[in-house]
Amino acid sequence: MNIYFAGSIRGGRVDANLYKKIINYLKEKGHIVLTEHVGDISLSILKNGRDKDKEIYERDIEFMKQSDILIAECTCPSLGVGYELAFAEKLNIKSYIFYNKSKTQLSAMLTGDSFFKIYGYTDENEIFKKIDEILNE
Ligand code: 6IA
Repeated sequence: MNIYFAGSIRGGRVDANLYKKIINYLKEKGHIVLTEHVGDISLSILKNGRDKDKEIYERDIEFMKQSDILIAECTCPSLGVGYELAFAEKLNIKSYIFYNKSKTQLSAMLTGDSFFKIYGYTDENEIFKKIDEILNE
């Protein structure tokens, strides 16, 4: 499958290592993660200007259109990830949301939307078990 992985960038990089682990896991299972850069721990979050941002936006929308499913890690709130989730719903791309329920409360705009499959976890290992189930669906 082509997978769109969404995780916070300008919203904060506190969970970047976890994003990397999830992306690597999906790749090990033989899938293509189109948004591998989200797990790049050296990714600069410095402002690049609107031209560069337009490029990023257009490329990510193209990636989204090519994706079979979207997986988002939402513990660290991100406007971009929220936007991507709404866009995935518009394109009817199956979307799975993970968040650490001992660290954050998810927005009611996600928990209240039955389109999204939402998994609150307390231990990171739970994510990988759930991903196995998703990939076997
Ligand atoms: O609002 P955020 O930046 O936290 O949004 C994060 C989400 O938007 C991610 O899931 C990405 O798919 C997408 N996104 C945001 N920034 C980028 C980016 N470069 N490259 C690719 N996708 C992005 C950002 C670098 C920039 C901060 C200099």
